[in-house]
Amino acid sequence: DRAEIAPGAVHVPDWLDAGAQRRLLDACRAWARPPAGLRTVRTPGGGTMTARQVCLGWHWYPYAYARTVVDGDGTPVKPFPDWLGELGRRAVADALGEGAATAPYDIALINFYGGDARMGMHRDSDERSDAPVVSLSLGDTCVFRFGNTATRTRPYTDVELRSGDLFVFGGASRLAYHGVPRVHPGSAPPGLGLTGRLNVTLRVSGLDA
Ligand code: MD3
Ligand code: FE
Repeated sequence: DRAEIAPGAVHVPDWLDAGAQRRLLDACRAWARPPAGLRTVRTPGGGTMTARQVCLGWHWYPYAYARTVVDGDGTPVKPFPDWLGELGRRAVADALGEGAATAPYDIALINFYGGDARMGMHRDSDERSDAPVVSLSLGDTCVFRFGNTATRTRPYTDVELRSGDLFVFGGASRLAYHGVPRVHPGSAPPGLGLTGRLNVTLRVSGLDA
């Protein structure tokens, strides 16, 4: 099934089967290793993000993209693999229809949420493309808060995202405020072997290779 939460924001529960979740998790574990591995993101205002992150293709740091881990070990960002681009293309086709083709995906941002991690309400506006953002969830269930384009406050809709769920944010939803107010510890599928939550977003940078 497929649920449109807001114009252009489509939730497809259980899009990745158990085998596909396992393969994506194994890949995330490899990407998390140094060099250019999992890091803590610090914001210019002196804040620290509680979700830790690793990037592929382009390195995101508040608030721009680079080819090296400018706010970490300084090494080149890991490559964005072709199979992940194909996964993004299929995700958009399944959520929005075959007519919704986009430029090739070239960025993955992978966020790891441990016990108390959250993500405050924000907009993703550092990409120079209006292509939909593809989100894939693994591990613990979270409360995902989908807001509006004008303010970081109400009105918003809370949706539970579970391991294997796909969410695509295109059209009018691409610049909406959103966040993760909580993760439910211990809610991951028992067979997956993940403590915490992983979220993989696929994006089109609109930047020159
Ligand atoms: C709506 N990630 O990486 S996924 C992010 O679960 C981010 O880690 C959250 O917000 C997470 O920027 C939420 C859902 C999501 C991702 C990207 C979006 C929703 C979005 C971009 C535009 C609009
Ligand atoms: Fe976001």
